[in-house]
Amino acid sequence: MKSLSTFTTSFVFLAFLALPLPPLTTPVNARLFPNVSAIPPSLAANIRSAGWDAFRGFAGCHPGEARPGLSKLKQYFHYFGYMQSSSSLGNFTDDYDDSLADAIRTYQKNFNLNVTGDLDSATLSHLVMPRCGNPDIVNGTTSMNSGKASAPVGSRLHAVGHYSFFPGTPRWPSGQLDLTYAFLPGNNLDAKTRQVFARAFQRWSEVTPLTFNETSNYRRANIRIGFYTGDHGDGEPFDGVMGTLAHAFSPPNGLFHLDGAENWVVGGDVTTASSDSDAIDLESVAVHEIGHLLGLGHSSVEESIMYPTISSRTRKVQLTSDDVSGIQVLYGSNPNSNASEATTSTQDRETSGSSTRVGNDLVGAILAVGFLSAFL
Ligand SMILES: *[C@@H]1O[C@H](CO)[C@@H](O)[C@H](O)[C@H]1NC(C)=O
Ligand SMILES: *[C@@H]1O[C@H](CO)[C@@H](O)[C@H](O)[C@H]1NC(C)=O
Ligand SMILES: *[C@@H]1O[C@H](CO)[C@@H](O)[C@H](O)[C@H]1NC(C)=O
Ligand SMILES: *[C@@H]1O[C@H](CO)[C@@H](O)[C@H](O)[C@H]1NC(C)=O
Ligand SMILES: *[C@@H]1O[C@H](CO)[C@@H](O)[C@H](O)[C@H]1NC(C)=O
Ligand SMILES: CC(=O)N[C@H]1CO[C@H](CO)[C@@H](O)[C@@H]1O
Repeated sequence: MKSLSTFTTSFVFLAFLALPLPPLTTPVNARLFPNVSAIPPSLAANIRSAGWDAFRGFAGCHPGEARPGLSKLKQYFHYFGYMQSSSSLGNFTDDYDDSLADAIRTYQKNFNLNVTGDLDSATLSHLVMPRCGNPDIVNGTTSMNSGKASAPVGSRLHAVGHYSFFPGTPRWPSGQLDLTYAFLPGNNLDAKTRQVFARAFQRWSEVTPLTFNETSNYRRANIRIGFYTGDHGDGEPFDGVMGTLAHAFSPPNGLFHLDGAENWVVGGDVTTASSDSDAIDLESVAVHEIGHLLGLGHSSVEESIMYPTISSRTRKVQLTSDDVSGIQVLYGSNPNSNASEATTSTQDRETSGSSTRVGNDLVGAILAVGFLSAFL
């Protein structure tokens, strides 16, 4: 696989440079709902064209062809670490060239799809799913399936991939295992919402020596959590409803950002949401992003918390053995616990299929990354 250092250098540097910068934009009031019945039906009507749904139109497109909009798909692959850009602005052609086919093959390996290099329907359905904004491949190295020496080359892969880390394996230092977290004051989160994050942190502290305590001192907290919309000053703008949901930086940066434009569900059973509400379970996303804050990258194990995508109306909050093994490589186990209680996942994970999305704002995201890369 080719080196992808142009993109990834900018990403990795960002992770370390973002720390001393104050928030550059005004925080937003996030769209948080106590339960799925509280989501107004009027919101559902607006979201038909959200996310990356336009990519579905590439069904049947084949290598050698030129198709309007393929450049946007290339920007998507660039954003998540699958494609190198010849220019720092990430301007791509609409040609289905070898570099696109390579990116598709790498993506297919990572997501346990048949490795064809074709935009088949299984691949397209996967590409349009809402997902974490952190890239799957950082600095040209991937730790998902495609970067594993043990991964068989060829057709279908069976969960050979497992947990991964950021390049250089950053973690919180051993003298700093009692971490504090704080919420961006302008978000004014209520107690129930703060409890969701507390539960998410607890899932990781149960299996490690780490503890997490909320503090009201936002500036001094180790981990800083905020809802933002669009461009919020870190070079990784959010894209509105669906698409990217949240992102978090590697240790010891501690920044955890959520897209305030999503329909976040704080409590109740998210799986009962109507199929066009695009309800996203807050705790599920929080557990995943905390994994990044502690040093985990993405995993190809579909049941794991660190798998990059999650469908709307899905709850997935239990650490799997893959997540626990990964975090314990970094920190060891919880000295106060006898062990391996927190494992397996499937009963807490119900999927109702993904719905609709388009990549309107993806260009903006790519340009911002390109800009920072040029700037650095
Ligand atoms: C959902 O939340 C609303 C607003 O807080 C509340 O009135 C309603 O009883 C809740 N519904 C369920 C099923 O919990
Ligand atoms: C894309 O990049 C090339 C140089 O690599 C440049 O000549 C061209 O003008 C750029 N196109 C756009 C639309 O920016
Ligand atoms: C992979 O290909 C096989 C045989 O063509 C097919 O049965 C299977 O459903 C495909 N799997 C995926 C994930 O597309
Ligand atoms: C990125 O990779 C290059 C070599 O491929 C390495 O020299 C560099 O230190 C890496 N950067 C980071 C931040 O890991
Ligand atoms: C660990 O196991 C021992 C004996 O099996 C038991 O007495 C103790 O309460 C357990 N500790 C925890 C934290 O579960
Ligand atoms: C440093 C600190 O105050 N740690 C506390 C955080 O909360 C846990 C309980 O969840 C305490 O046991 C720690 O002492």
